[in-house]
Amino acid sequence: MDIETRDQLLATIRRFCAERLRPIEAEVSEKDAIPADVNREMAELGLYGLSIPEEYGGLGLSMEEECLVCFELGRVSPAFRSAFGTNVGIGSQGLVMFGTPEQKAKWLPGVASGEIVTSFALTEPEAGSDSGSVRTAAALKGDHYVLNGAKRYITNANRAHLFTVMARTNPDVKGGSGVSAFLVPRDLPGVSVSKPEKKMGQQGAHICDVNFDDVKVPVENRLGGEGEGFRVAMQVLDRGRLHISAICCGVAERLIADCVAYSAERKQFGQPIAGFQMIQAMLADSRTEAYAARSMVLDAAKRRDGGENVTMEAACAKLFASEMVGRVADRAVQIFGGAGYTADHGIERLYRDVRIFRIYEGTSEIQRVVISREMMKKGT
Ligand code: COS
Repeated sequence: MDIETRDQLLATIRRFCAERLRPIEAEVSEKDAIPADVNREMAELGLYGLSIPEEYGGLGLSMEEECLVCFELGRVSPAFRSAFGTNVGIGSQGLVMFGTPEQKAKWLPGVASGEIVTSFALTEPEAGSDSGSVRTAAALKGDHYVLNGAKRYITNANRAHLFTVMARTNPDVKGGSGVSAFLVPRDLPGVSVSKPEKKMGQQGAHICDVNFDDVKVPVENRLGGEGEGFRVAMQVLDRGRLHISAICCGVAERLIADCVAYSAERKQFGQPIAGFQMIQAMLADSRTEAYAARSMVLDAAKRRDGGENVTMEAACAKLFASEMVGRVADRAVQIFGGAGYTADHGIERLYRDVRIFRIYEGTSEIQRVVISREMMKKGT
């Protein structure tokens, strides 16, 4: 995408976020639902297809461009991003990276337009951080696999039309190499989705359990070869971690802007609280950390666009950006004081919303595992 078109896209998204999404944040949170017309408008803007190649009707953004878009999207409640986040990221990228031409032609145009909502079904009740130990089984019977098992906390499962499911095809092989990936349409008999969980934050975004009960999945729906599913999942997550890092940076920018405005206006001891050095120090720490995270994310994204393996850099960015936005949100509550603890300014809502960034798409502890393993591999 040329720079002029990219900047127009960013300006359009910035305006849409500020004028259309921000005014309804509190309502979305209260009702735990995004209005259908807003979802339609997000699809019309192309948000469902940001990362889908242009030949399939998406915008075909590079990783760097996607991160720039995420910086804008992060300025509103992360629940909005979650509505199309699986289509842009973990729900679709297995198909984009490893799908056959037939699989791509069948699904991707609908994914790009938002008609098909995708979900990524890796986590299970007994396989969270240890995702290589999934128990959901896929047994080959002639021209189809029979899928049995349960997945947990699956984002957008209640709206999904298509799941990317990681299941064990070889019960004799422990760990990731016995796992394969499958494209499983929601309407196949035996697929059921439970009611959304009640969560700490990000109301309007939903996670549900998904059950597979003797689901017959055609062989042609396998994504990649047998035993390649864990690697598919890991590469999808490498990319997803950069997307989440960029969202963290966007939320931090929103919180910092709100803190700057509030501290310039709020008076105590006869002057705006921005005049006090202890407030200034909090603002300066937030700005410094947000700048560092943004720089990391853009560097890793550019490297990925240049063809480098960024497993380690994506984990570094996810670790730092998700922890950073937690600290920025905590300082925001402190700067707003009592007003930050009430619902009036949306600060307490964002404080709760950002907590999940340190957990999903790999906890901070798992990012540290990934980073240190890569360091040992590289010897540096
Ligand atoms: N890209 C490509 N291949 C990868 C990879 C990556 N990023 N990460 C691992 N692999 C490969 C390894 O090279 C290894 O291949 P070989 O068997 O050929 O050597 C295989 O996958 C198994 O890797 P590893 O031995 O590192 O697997 P572990 O079971 O030790 O697990 C962690 C690795 C913990 C890093 C992984 O399970 C993980 O990321 N867990 C968190 C999952 C997660 O983010 N869940 C969130 C839910 S999705 S919202």
